[in-house]
Amino acid sequence: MSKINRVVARQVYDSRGNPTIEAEVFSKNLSASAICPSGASTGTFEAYEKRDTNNKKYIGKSVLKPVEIINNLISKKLKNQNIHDQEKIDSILIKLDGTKQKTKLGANTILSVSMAAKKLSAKIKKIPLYKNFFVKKNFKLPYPLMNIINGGAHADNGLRIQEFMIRPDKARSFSESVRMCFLVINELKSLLKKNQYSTNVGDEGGFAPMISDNESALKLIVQAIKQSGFKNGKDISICLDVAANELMKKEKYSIHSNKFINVDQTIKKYLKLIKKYQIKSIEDPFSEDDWNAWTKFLKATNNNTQIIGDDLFVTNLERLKVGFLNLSANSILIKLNQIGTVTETLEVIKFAQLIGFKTIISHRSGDTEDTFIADLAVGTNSNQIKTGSLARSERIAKYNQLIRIEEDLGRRAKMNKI
Ligand code: 2PG
Ligand code: MG
Repeated sequence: MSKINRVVARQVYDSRGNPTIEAEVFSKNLSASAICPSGASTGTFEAYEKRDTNNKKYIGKSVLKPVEIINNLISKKLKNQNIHDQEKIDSILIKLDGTKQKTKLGANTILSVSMAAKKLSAKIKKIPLYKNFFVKKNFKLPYPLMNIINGGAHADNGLRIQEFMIRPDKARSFSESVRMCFLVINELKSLLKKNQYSTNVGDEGGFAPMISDNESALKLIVQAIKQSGFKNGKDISICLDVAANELMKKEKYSIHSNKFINVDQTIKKYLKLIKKYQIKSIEDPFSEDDWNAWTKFLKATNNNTQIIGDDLFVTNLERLKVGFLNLSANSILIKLNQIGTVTETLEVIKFAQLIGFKTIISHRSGDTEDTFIADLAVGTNSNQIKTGSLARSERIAKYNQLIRIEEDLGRRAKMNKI
């Protein structure tokens, strides 16, 4: 048995330049570290992100208190625990916190330790991280949901929908899937330039041109797909994250224009968009509390579109069960820091797969060089991964890690079902 000696934490920075936690777990002379990401369009029901709100030196954004909690309290509590018993490690952390949304210690505090422990366990076993989850053979690579235009809370361009993505459905390998996206991104860049739009990028690496209506963005994407030699809706499909929490007021939504309209009218407009632009996947089409709207929408799409719950489910088993019973969605976005431990994340993934939901592993808009989620996607047989564009190293790091995993699997490497 390899025992944990100590845990050390430090304050580092994420891709938006905000402080975040890096935890390093030690066993004998080996160690592994992990860094916690941070969201911008967060769901109300996510686990709590702890920051030193009163520390003026860092305008309230530092994480020095969480670092101290790890260095003192957590390090002591985890001393001598078996590094390979992730469930026990996580249960100690959960108990130590004792609150429903991890408000005492912070989900960021707990998660950085939980992920570092998982990594160290793999390192000691001398296996790659992706082989240290519940899938033990027939590993599959996820399809990328690659972000190509940023809007909403991730850019300053006034675009209502937060993420316009492409999914290379016809790719036969992961490297091929990245190549297909690479071609479309390059075409889109030329098109934006030709139309005198900026080619600067947003938080997740997608372009953030000053386009304010959704359909103009969609038209440019369709054209870029075509000009790259692909068929929209066949070779490559368009996928959206609406992040509708940000676009609701008094049960009305301003998704399709800045006018607020009711749920039925919003659904009608969605159906038109789906048909016109061959949209295959929509994340958070309605807000996190509007269960009825979700159910109506899933029914209206005849369950033919991938409907993903992100802020709706917040990687939380209880909320996923409610969504399953209400027929609210058919897929779930998985973000480790929405729930706060590796063990709880794996539980949600397993349950989602059991009830036939697609699992899509996701980055956060504030992310880091940590590539844990790339391994998690393969090690849990997740269908897709959403981790930004081919720009900004914190996004590309995940794609590069998946390319390495594919190489490691060699001829056994297969793409997952979409
Ligand atoms: C989302 C995520 C990631 P954020 O809404 O799906 O793309 O954004 O991390 O800001 O919540
Ligand atoms: Mg989302």
